[in-house]
Amino acid sequence: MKKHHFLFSILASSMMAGVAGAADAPAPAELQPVPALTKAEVDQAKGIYFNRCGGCHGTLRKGATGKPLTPDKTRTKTVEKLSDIIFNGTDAGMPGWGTTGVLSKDDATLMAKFIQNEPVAPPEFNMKDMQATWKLHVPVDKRPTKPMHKRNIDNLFAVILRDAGKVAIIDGDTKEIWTTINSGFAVHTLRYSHSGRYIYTIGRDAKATMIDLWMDPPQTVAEVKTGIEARSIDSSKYKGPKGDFLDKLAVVGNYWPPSYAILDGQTLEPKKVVSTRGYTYDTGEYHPEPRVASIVASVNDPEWILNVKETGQILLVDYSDIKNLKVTTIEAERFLHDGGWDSTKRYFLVAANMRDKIVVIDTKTKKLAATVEVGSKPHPGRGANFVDPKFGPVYASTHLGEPLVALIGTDPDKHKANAWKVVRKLKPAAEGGLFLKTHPKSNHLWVDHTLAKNEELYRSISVFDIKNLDAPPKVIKVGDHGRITHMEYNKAGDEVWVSVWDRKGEIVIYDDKTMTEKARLTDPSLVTPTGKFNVYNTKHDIY
Ligand code: DHE
Repeated sequence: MKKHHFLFSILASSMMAGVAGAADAPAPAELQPVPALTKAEVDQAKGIYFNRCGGCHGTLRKGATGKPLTPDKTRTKTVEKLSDIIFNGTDAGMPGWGTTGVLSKDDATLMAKFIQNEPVAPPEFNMKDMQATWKLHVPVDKRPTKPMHKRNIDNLFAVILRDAGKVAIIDGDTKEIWTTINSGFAVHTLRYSHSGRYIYTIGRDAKATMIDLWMDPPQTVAEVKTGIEARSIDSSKYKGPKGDFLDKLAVVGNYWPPSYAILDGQTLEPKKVVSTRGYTYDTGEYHPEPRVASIVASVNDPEWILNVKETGQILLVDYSDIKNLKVTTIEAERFLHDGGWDSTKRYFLVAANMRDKIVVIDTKTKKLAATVEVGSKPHPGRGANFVDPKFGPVYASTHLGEPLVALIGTDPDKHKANAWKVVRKLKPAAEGGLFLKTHPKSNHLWVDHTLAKNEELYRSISVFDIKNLDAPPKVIKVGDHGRITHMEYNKAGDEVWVSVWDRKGEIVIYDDKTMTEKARLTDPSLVTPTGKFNVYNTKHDIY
């Protein structure tokens, strides 16, 4: 089998969309027979599905960001037809997994047969299983009592090295790669404890790790597996009349089993696991796999905001008393994915990507504030907040399905008429946008087009002048290999770090003001760099 490429997991949606789209056509009189697979073939197909397809289609293949792939749909096509679609893609936007070098012809045929078989649910993962994986490498009393180095912790960057399953710690002042540390498989994202001392990472395999930035060099002090598949993690960030929870707890959002796990913030010891299985918010249908997508932590209440994708509910989980857990369940929209705070940290905005909407909740009233129609497949990452000279404070989201950055008014007090409306549409150079970023000290908005069809464009970024939003963006070619993804500012807000995403990864650092290249990090350890997280900006939700 050909070695699997690092990219395109997100494209799995459109990959299989073609398959299910074909299945929407009138069904032939008889379903195709179920192809036989050996155990070795099933194991191989499961691996490909887990790594590339499950994120969009769901473990049970009921569909979410991608269409359903249950045998009643897939068996309306022959194996040849399905594997042809998987290998070559379709005009409907599905990439050719063979033509992009991810899958071989044999892999495509195997996956075609696999999706004609009934999906098999992976095992459950209970508290006992979590406890068995929990490792406290360095107990709290054996850790340093002050930083053991002179580095400026606030301006460190933790960089995800996706296919290496590692995190690099880069000194933002000196640009030196200080160390790289093992994390979970295909580590997806990371967050910091409120103090900024600890990094919490989460792998696709639901392995959470905790790294102590006071050590020299930083080391993993604890790890635990909270399930079989996961994408999100955050810490507790509240201190006030309801208690001091700074650095006390962490939470992981699991994809499988669909649940969230509350962990001790100093040791990652699992404290509690809560299932998210239940009924869809709109039709009240039971869903066996409502996965936890993005998570943010409030500073105004001892609360995490968890987004349950398939049932379309947003959970406000009050962690002040986890023995008597209080959860506010807000009816929002199906297929909740990624999102972030507005600049005041009162409102949380999240994309319901397959509904072309962004949902806004008010964490003060604990209610849905609005549902905003945006464009085709919004994908804000954590979004970007700035002041539009004409419309006031806005939250921006890019889009996967079209070249669009939608600006949503976020100030119901002083700009009431604009609140929760798309006040302006910007046109980046291409579709396929995954992330965008600005900084309170910057006049620029940087937008990637990682999944654009055109090679020149997926290797470029669009930069808008936020003082002159009527002008077209400056388009900057970042590299001549890989795809360009994810931007992050340094603490001062005068540099932007961009990833060149492939096995020979690079990080390109731009002077924000002049938009000119300042440094290019090309170390061989930079394997598939994706997200980059500056300590100060991430712990304070500056984006
Ligand atoms: Fe992500 C954020 C899920 C594909 C890189 N990704 C997120 C979040 C979720 C998610 C739920 C929000 C976390 C949060 O804020 O709490 N991502 C998924 C998927 O289900 C999907 C579509 C398919 C999959 O199988 O994983 C997917 N994501 C991708 C990719 O293909 C990317 C580009 C590379 C990879 O790791 O596979 C990718 N996702 C990222 C990054 C973030 C992220 C870098 C954090 C961005 C940030 O600035 O916060």
